[in-house]
Amino acid sequence: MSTIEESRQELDQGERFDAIVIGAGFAGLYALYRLREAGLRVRVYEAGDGVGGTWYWNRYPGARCDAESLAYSFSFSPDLEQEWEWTERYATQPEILRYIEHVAGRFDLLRDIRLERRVATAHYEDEAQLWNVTTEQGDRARAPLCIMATGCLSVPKAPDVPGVETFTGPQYLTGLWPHEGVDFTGQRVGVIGTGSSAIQAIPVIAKQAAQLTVFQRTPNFSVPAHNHPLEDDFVRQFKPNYREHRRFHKLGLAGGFGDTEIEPRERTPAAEAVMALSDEEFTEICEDYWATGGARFLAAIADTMLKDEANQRVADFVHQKIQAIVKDPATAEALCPTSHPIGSKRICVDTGYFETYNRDNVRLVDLTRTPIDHVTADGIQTSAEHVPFDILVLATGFDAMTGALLGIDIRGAAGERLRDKWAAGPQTYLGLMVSGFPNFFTITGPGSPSVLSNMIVSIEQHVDFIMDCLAHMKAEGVDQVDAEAEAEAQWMAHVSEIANATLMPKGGSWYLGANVPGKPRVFMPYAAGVGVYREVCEQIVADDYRGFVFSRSAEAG
Ligand code: N01
Repeated sequence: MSTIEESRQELDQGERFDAIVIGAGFAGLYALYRLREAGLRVRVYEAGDGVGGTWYWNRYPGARCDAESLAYSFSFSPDLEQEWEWTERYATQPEILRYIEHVAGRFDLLRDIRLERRVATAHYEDEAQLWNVTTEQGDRARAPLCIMATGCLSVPKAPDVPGVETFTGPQYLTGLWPHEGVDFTGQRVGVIGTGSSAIQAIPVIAKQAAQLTVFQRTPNFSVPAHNHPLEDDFVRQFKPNYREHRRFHKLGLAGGFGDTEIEPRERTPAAEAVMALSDEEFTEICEDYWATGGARFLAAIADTMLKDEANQRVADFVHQKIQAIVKDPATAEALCPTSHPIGSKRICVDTGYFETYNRDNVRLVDLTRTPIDHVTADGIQTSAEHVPFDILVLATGFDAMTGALLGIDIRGAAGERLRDKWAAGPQTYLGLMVSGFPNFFTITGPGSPSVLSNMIVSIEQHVDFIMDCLAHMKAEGVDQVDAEAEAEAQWMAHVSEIANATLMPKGGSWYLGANVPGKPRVFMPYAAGVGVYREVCEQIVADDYRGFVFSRSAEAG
């Protein structure tokens, strides 16, 4: 065959890279940075027309991170963390997106990213031992290494409300919010859902809209954010200690999603077992955490997620807070979550959420009493009434953790489909690899701490693990890595055992896939914490990459 013919065939098969990364959010950007630093030629595909992933799509009013800005940021560059100035305790979506864009520019990442490319297939070619990736837009690329940086909450759940397609006014999904924003001035608005997204959006929409009706199926626990502008003095004193803070975040020693007090400290205070506390002590600790604000409230009492009694006591405390804030007793009662343990659905962090129900233009419809019958052309028909409105907001959640992976036709060795392999729920080794899918890594995949952690801490740990693994392979003269099926099965059994030792699986949450009809019920995140998980990973590496199997491709010789 002529050389021209050979190169044409090669072009048809796709341009050759050393690694293909799918997704350009925090995970994809850091993976690209590290892979390029290691001298690899990388192609990144991203569906959006900009970088940012979750923070590119979730532009709904009030969107901000519930991990504190000083902790929810990259740690890999000490210069970056010293240079960047966060303006608020909890950063807004636009500020986080600006940060991500700044990182992409500062480290010259954009030149390897192809935007507006939605990956359709990723197939492993047994003979060539390469991943062959195609996009819906017609791109083709091949590489020995394929890294999924597709995010845990990146695929909005299809709205499963009867008649939603018959609504004639504008309707918006919080997870796919229009870039130009939505003006609610003078409008009657209906919001379905009361998860984190809705709890952030509702207070902001209420201030603009003429009338807001919230349709609530399950009330949620929410803790005040007590957000505020970051003071210069505080930041100036915090920044010299940044390295120590990061070390604690990585070890999981700091409470919540990362402590950001001026001086880092090894443990959050209190955190005592509930049985050891008198009523006064219990209340004092909870009040202290409530006044501090944020998701770390769940760390106030050590056995909150372990014992029903402790959990109930903490839940009662929050109920009292809701009842004290919301003036109408019937609305307050409807807003008190009683059907799941606190923390078993992701705790929400809000700014004036419960207070919003004291406004004259806001009304709560409790769907447990009067369920939605169907959406009409101009509102919602419940079992009791027709509620008219002009704009419908669907804050109905995500096909979490597996949605983005299974949305792509992924096939491993011998053409095995990921969708078939995961038909009864995700199977991974450490949330990092899938047995039978060589040289294929998932960043913060199911089976890793992922959504139960500060995502950036977990992303950096996974990417660093992959890079160490690649360096190990180079040193050993091998170029293929896979997970052993037995190691994978044992890991998933362990993930489930850890979850079952807590109250987490009792929530019927998206952690379990319970929010998506027909999705297998498997508790997906690893609930032992980032510190324990990191130690497990380090021990596995020390045991010569126990559970991983390495080989040499024909190309490597
Ligand atoms: O989604 P959710 P989300 N009829 O699944 C309701 C992260 N996040 O986008 O509980 C009526 O929590 C559903 O009701 P129910 C964070 O990890 C982070 O709010 O199924 N209602 C529920 O109330 C979070 O946990 C941040 O009974 C229906 C709501 O819709 C995750 O994203 C901000 C319904 C969905 O809540 C997901 O949060 C935002 C139906 N047919 C999000 N279908 C921060 O960092 C669904 N619902 C701050």
